[in-house]
Amino acid sequence: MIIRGSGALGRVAGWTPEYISERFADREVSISVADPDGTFRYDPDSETGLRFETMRGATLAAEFRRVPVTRKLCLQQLPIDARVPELAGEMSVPPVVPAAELNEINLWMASPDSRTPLHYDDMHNLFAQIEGRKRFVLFNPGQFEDLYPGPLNTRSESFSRVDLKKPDFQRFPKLADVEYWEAVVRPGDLLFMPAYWWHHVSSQDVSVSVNYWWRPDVRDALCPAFLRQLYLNLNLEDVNALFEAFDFSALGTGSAALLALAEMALAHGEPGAAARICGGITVASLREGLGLPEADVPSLVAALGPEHDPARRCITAALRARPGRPSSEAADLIAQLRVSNPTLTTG
Ligand SMILES: O=C(O)CCC(=O)C(=O)O
Repeated sequence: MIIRGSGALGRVAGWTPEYISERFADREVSISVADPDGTFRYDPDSETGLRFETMRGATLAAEFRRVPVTRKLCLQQLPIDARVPELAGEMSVPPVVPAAELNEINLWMASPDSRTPLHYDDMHNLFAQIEGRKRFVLFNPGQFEDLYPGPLNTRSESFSRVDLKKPDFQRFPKLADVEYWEAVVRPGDLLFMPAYWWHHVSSQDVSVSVNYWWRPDVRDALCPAFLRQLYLNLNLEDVNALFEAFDFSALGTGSAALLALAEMALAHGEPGAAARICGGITVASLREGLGLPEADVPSLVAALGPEHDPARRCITAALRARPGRPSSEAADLIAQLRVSNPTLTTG
């Protein structure tokens, strides 16, 4: 969804490169430098994932406006509250953003003809264009496998292996049939991108943007990328970490919310994730019930008596679960936990 010429940006609408440069004048700013083709690619060999350079704030505007453009630059995803105190006081939140749920507001600045490769984020995003034009190519999250996501548990997990600037249809044949949307945003426009929508973004001019990120309710995020990401946060040792990673407010609290999540994962074809959630609930409630809050999973299992056989079965099933691997037990485990009504303190 795009709101054209929103008029909702207040003083943020005046953040030209020159204005930003002036406000940053006395300090160094970290800028990422694109590959020669203009793409800000993640480099698996670099510690930060991107090639960075520091630049004097006072020279920022001139560096971004330098003609001819010899190097493409990007001030990338700079959290305004935490890292840009010079501008934080001028910020306003457009009324379409649920301000109380905001996670981060970021500042972006990019050279003409530079691009951010195809990827998705796990947050809802209101993208506000302040200066210059940006072109978005957007793909709905259901097309996950056809967009060739990077390997799980790596830094490129949420990036496509496809280079949209030069797509290789021999290597990535499913790409030929994907459906996409295209949008060019101009100063004053607001683009809403729901969480997990894939996007490829190219800057057509010297561009300044601000994006507003907030966590989706999990019921709005059920898609293959979310279910895959769930595995990353499914740590049997600390199932409570899930409450930090996702917004369960609509699902209830404590184990009720996690059981609802397990049911949703099962309904969306991920019995392995459902089994892992059940295992996490069981570990947390056993620790509480047995008074062993510090026990790791093997010591906890070793401390179980025969009366805990169902709990042991649940933890064993959870330890066996892997993304995409079928688990015939998940529905039984959920039913068992519903009956035994385990407690979970955090929620
Ligand atoms: O503007 C860009 O280059 C990338 C923006 C983006 O990926 C985002 O807002 O999530």
